[in-house]
Amino acid sequence: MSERSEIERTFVMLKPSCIQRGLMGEVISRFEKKGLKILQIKIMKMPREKAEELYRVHEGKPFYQGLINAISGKTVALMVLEGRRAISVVRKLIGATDPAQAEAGTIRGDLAIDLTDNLIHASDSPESYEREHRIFFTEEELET
Ligand code: FUP
Repeated sequence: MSERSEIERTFVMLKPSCIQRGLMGEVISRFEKKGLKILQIKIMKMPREKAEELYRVHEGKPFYQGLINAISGKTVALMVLEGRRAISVVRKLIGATDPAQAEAGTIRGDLAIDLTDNLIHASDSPESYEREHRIFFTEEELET
């Protein structure tokens, strides 16, 4: 497979605690140093209905309401990153879902400790990317 055909996009959300703790620059800097390109970035107050849409797959789970409450009405940063195998590369840089288990050297491993408030979200598959980025970005905004 040619490297060019391996270029992917992924959707990332920096959660409210990331903004509140002043870690936005640190996290973005890790992505940039790795060689990922920031195609778009938006900072906004997360509407509850968009939070519910983003985490729809978790509806009904015991942690769902806590997850929605943790981000609704609060400032988040939303971005689309591009690069070679970006989806798996970003998941690797972020580390395990539970920051207590995330490897040192990863974003969650170094900078987070709570499970629900685990600093950051990123798409886990091409299908998730397709669904998630459309909640927040228009195709026009992502034209290069
Ligand atoms: P991830 O893709 O790594 O963000 O992880 P998941 O999609 O499995 O989980 C989505 C969010 O639910 C994470 F931000 C963490 C939160 N969560 C809990 O709060 N409790 C759990 O038991 C599992 C996940």
